[in-house]
Amino acid sequence: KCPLPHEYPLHPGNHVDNSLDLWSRTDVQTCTYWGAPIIWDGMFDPEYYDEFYRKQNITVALTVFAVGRYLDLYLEKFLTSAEQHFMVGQRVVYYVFTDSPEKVPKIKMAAFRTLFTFKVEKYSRWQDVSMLRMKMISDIIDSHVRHHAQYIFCLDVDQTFVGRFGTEALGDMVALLHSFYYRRPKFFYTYDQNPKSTAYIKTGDMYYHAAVFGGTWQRVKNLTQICYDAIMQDKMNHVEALWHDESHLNKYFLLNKPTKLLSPEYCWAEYIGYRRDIHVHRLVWAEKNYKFVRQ
Ligand code: 2GW
Ligand code: MN
Repeated sequence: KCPLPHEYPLHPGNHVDNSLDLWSRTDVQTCTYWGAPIIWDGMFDPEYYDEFYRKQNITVALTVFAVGRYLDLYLEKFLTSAEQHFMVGQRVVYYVFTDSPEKVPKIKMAAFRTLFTFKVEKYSRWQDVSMLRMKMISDIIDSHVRHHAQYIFCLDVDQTFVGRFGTEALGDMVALLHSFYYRRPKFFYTYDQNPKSTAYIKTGDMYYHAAVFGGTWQRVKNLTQICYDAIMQDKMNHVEALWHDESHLNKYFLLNKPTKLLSPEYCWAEYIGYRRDIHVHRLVWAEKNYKFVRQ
């Protein structure tokens, strides 16, 4: 039971004019079966969203991990591009987690945007670096985020903002459609296949990408805590989910439906090439030499 376009709380059709057709997309899925909107270019009025959230005087937290080589390779580009495109005009607090805080680049930031650095260990297994993000995010929400921000986004560092990533992406519980799988049959989804893992999924809804998730701090606190508990339970049983934290995230979103989905515009892999339904790129995967970074 999907809402009609004009029933979305912030649908531009509600205030701009009555020509709802202007604000819908007929070539893509814009709503899930549980009623969550899927945000595509052309469905929203950016100015209306920005003004709505400016009036609420919100702060958005953004967490990013840059451990080992990922700091030198990606952090500067990630941060400078975020300054240009991520929640421009809103209050933003960056949380950078790294093993070498002294190397975090000094970025010139706009007013009402601040950055905090936190030191983390460099785990020898990259899978652990990736999975332990859930624990660190959960902890930082308790100790810091909840006192300063209403919303939080948690992103991979190996990506660059190239277009608006704005307030239209805010929601209670926000998930991202993985650019590889959004048009594919469920058969291809790379869920965890091992019934011994807590991340095991037989059939899911969508395949979500762990490079971007967010929501209110309350919802993201719950998500990260439950995913971390599941990861630890797997460790005790000597199993590891196929795609690590991403498998656990997919399990969580199957059981706890996200309230808003972001189209793959919000994290596009450019080497997929041209797709008629992708009108803009907002965040794109950075190039990665797996052999080099994963040693
Ligand atoms: C990761 C893999 C191999 C070697 C190193 C690392 C690594 C990751 C690292 O040395 N330092 C570091 O800070 N990271 C952080 O973990 C960084 O923020 C990075 O973006 C994130 C996830 O690792 P990444 O980006 O190499 O993994 P992807 O792009 O293949 O991502 C998907 O799958 C992952 C699980 O395997 C995660 O779920 C990730 O969120 C997904 O996008
Ligand atoms: Mn990544």
